This record gives sequence, C-alpha cells and structure tokens, in this order.
Amino acid sequence: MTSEVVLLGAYVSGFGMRPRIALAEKGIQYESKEEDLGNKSSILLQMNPIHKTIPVLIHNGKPICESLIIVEYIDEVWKDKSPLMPSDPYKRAQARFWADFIDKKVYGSGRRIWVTKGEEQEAAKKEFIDCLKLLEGELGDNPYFNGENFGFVDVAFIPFYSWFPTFEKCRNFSIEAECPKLMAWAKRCMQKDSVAKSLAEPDKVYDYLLKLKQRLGIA
Ligand code: GS8
Repeated sequence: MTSEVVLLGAYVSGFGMRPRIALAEKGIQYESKEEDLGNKSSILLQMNPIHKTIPVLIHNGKPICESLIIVEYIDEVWKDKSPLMPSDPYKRAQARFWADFIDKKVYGSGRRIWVTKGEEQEAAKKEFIDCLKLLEGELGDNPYFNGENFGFVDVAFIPFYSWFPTFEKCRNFSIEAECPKLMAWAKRCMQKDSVAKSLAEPDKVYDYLLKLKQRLGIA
C-alpha cells in the first residue's frame, strides 16, 4: 500500500528533528512543510488543535502529534526496517523512561538556562550538566543507549547535539569537558546518514537563538 506522509516541522526544533531521523532510518519518502511558529499555518492549527505545536506527522490525512509518540508510531507502522524500540517489554519501558527524562529534565533545565539570570541560571546550568552526566552513566560503555543498535533514546536525545555549541558559546561551559563519553556517542550517531541529514546546522541554531533572544528581550 502506498501511503502519503507529510511532516509539519521547524528546522531548528529538537522536537522536529526526531521524526526526521526516524523517517530517514526507515527510508520513508515524505513531504516536509516548514512552519513559521510566529505565524502558524491553518493546517497546523487544524491538525494539532490542542497544543498547536510542531512536529505533526500526517499519515494518509490523519494527524499524529507529540514527537515521541510520532517516533513510536513510525516505528510501529514501518516495523520491517531499523527497529527503534527494543522488543523486550522491560527494555521498552526503560527506553520510554529515559526519553521522558530527556523531555522533562534535560529540556526543562536547558530551557531554564535561557530564561533565568544569576543564581537561578547557575542552578539550571548545574542541573543541565547533572542530567547529561546521568545520561552518560546510563549509556555506559555501549555504543548506543539500547546497546549495540541505534534506537529510540538515541533518536530522542541526539537533536540536542545541534544545540550544544549554542549553549556552550552563550553560557560559557564545555559539554565535551564535562561529558566526554556522551560527546563520543553524539559523534558516533552523527556518522549515521539518518542523523547527519536530519540535524540542524549548529550555526543556524545559534542565529535562530540570537533572534529569539532579541525578540523576547532575554540577555
Ligand atoms: C513539544 C513540541 C514543542 O514544544 C513534542 O512534540 O514533543 N512535547 C512536544 N514544539 C515547539 C517548537 S520547539 O520548541 C512549538 O511548536 N512551539 C510553538 C508554540 O508553543 O506556540
């Protein structure tokens, strides 16, 4: 059966990069529609009326929202190639746990680094690095989070790599110095075409952030 796949996204969004990687892993052709989040399209508002956020995957006319749910959906629909979720139920639960940790803790503290100042910002920076160290511990000596094969947690986390240089430049710390094994993992992921072609260029992320900071009046 041929299927029609459309992805509503935004180039620099880490959430938007996740389905791009998953679709590339599966070798699925799709139409990509770039959203201007300052002026959302009627299709986005119609397809994700609850959150009004990207990414949204539209498969044969039906929307699927929330990046991690989209990645799981892609993995289930196109299950014959490059499985992303472990087949063991316990490992699957663990993969979901770490992806949820990335969204709540890594993204949460990462966001606070931008919107706070002074002591609060220092606390957010510390929490961010602590979270990265926890992830580094979970990775251990494995090439990928699920062991030998690139999988769900890698898809959930690797988009942050595009943002690392912007964090480092603007907030004056070195992730490489704090988490060398995690950086080695990121570079390993970048050797995969599916990742390299889906991640935003760090310079474009930096430009985007400078403009956003100006617009929101954040230092
Ligand atoms: C988060 C999506 C999101 O925040 C997911 O898909 O995993 N939990 C969701 N998307 C942002 C762009 S990335 O910062 C977005 O669409 N923002 C527009 C808005 O909030 O108005």
